[in-house]
Amino acid sequence: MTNPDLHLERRGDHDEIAVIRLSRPVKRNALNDALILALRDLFENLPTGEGGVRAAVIAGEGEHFCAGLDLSELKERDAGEGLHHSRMWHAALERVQYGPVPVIAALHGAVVGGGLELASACHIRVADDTTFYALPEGSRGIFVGGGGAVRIPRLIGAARMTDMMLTGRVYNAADGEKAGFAQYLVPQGTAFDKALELAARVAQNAPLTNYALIHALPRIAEQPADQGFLTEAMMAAIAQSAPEAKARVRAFLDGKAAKVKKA
Ligand code: 1HE
Repeated sequence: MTNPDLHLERRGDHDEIAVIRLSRPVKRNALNDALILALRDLFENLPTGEGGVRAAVIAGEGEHFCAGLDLSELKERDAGEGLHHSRMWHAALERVQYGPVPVIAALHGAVVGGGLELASACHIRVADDTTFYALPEGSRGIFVGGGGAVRIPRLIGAARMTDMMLTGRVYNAADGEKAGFAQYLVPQGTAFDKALELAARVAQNAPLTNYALIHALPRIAEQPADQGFLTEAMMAAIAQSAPEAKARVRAFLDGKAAKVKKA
């Protein structure tokens, strides 16, 4: 489903990076139903494989990353419709989290409500210092419905999320990074460039390693330890059996691959 509020562009030396932009700045990139469905379709249809996309960046146009659910659509829904609406968000953000490639969110301005739920479904978050995080659902008499109850506590802990929703607490960029929302904090206006730089780096990894990181790691984290160890071993065996892994290890042993450098 194409949507004028969602733009896809290919970047990188081999067009290997998908840049996805929420492009509804007059409404602060609020996510209406059409936009959330378009996001789902876009991730479902990203071209992968030879010459395809190997990493993605998602960003918002205008002053803010995303103002969350389009509240003008929060009309008279009965319980069943509300359930299906939330499940629609789940399906869309599952495609982001468990799609074909790692997704890096470039954050600035408001990352609130469903916007924070979207950011939480990404694999790396880069925030510039204008970023702020909030869950206004608490004060609007509603609840998170886009997977935030599952994903946000995994980033910042249930206690912080509870506080945000009970008290309306807003985290600024620096405190948000310390709390665990973002992995990178960068100066104003540079989140997109940093995200693109990281995506280019991520795109160079062996696809099976990236697959293991986005599909196996979060599942392993949910498993009891003995099952997690087994899943890890199976994923490790599959990844290392790929010709690309063998070639990369051989290149290192032959002195042809980069060493790890001190940070
Ligand atoms: C919107 C929305 C929206 C802005 N739905 N229209 N999210 C919220 O509760 C956040 C609500 N938004 C805000 O608090 C602020 O708009 C912002 C802090 C994000 C940005 O402030 P600002 O001063 O830059 O913009 P603005 O003047 O408030 O908004 C510009 C326009 O966007 C304005 O419309 P206009 O016709 O008067 O110009 C706003 O009404 C509109 N707008 N945000 C609809 N969210 C799966 S469940 C998820 C549940 C949730 O996400 S609930 C949290 C919703």
